[in-house]
Amino acid sequence: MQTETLTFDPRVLREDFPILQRQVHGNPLVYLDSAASAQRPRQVIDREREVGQTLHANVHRSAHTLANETTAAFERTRDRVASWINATRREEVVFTRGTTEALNIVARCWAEQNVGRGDRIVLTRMEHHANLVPWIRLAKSHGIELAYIDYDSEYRLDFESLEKSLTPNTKLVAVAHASNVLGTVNPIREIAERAHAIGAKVVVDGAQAAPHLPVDMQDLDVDFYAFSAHKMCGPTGVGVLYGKYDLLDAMEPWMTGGEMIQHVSWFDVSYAGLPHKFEAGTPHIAGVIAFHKALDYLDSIGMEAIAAHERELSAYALEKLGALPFLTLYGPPDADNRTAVFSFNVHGVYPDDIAQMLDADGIAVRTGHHCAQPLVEAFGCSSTVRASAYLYNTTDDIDALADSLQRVYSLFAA
Ligand code: C6P
Repeated sequence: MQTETLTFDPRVLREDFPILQRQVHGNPLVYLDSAASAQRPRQVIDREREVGQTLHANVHRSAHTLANETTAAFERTRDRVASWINATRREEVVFTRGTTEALNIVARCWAEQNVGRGDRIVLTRMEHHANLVPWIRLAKSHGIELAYIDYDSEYRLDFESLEKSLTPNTKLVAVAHASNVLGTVNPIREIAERAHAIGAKVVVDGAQAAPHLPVDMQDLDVDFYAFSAHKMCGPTGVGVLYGKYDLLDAMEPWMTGGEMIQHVSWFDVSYAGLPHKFEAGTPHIAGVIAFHKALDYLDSIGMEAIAAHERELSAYALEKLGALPFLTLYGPPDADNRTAVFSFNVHGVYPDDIAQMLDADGIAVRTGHHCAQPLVEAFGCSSTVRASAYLYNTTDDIDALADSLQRVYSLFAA
């Protein structure tokens, strides 16, 4: 691994990822499914094992040495996350099971109390179900109006549509920082400025952005931001809800039970302060502690360098895949403000058949509606193939994908 350079060699870095050395069906693994879950470097895998072997105890409870050391390591991850996203205070970082849980906390604990009948919630047409279903459910149960910001012919947010959607009754704008289907990166700071100008709050689904771009809460000035560790070289079952301190502080808790209380009597309860009010029960301790290593790993390469690498890879992939005449690509046609996610269909071939044949060549991609069903149905289909790259992918992987697609198509055309 190289440190603190603006560029890095993904071929060297791949050696940190044991799984990338394995074969699938006799072929070297070409992993192009990082938008679903990214692979983990040895440093993260080892740390999780080390926690199990030397540190395991519950957190914030007992006072013996193991418990104290585990709690300290757990809380060090909170400090690491807070500085990584440039939060104002460490208490603004709540550990969750993932982005889905984090967004549901905002819907249940902030929006249910602050958005009501006749109010409007503004979404985009490129939301993942995690930032769609909670709002649809809330809208149906509370008489709230939903409005959608359209995308333009290049799959980027249409600012005219955004301006039109922001009516005086808008209380919340819920938007993905990056689309898991299109790769589009949305201009969050500008959206937050416009939303705040009419007094609306902003919640951002950062699941597909935090792994790929520098994210800075004070710069973006959003009210809530959610992301998952497993998409950024960390363990599964760990996520983060960032919220501005005063908003989180005023919110009702999410789950109730152990560790989120200040005092309980037979008939009453007072809640703990932030962030523990939102962390009932025993968390994924080893996962949170190992997440620290994932952030160290990403930082050692540099988020700017990762973004630059993915930009280069995107430019290469867009040219290479764009040259295949039997392919329809869904997503921005250029590499700027875009992540390395490529959704497409091959004319006349079912996505699942394509994925199966790519898998036979050792190439891992995802098919389906990608938990963004209305968006994929708007393309006029029910499913696409999606290849998604990350810091360890190279142009060789894109070449392997393009070659394999060419073979698949020739076979079906014949
Ligand atoms: N998208 C994909 O293959 P969780 O499962 O809670 O860690 O993340 C949910 C989520 C929320 N928002 C976006 C934009 C996402 O992409 C995801 C997860 C995976 O696209 C699995 S469906």
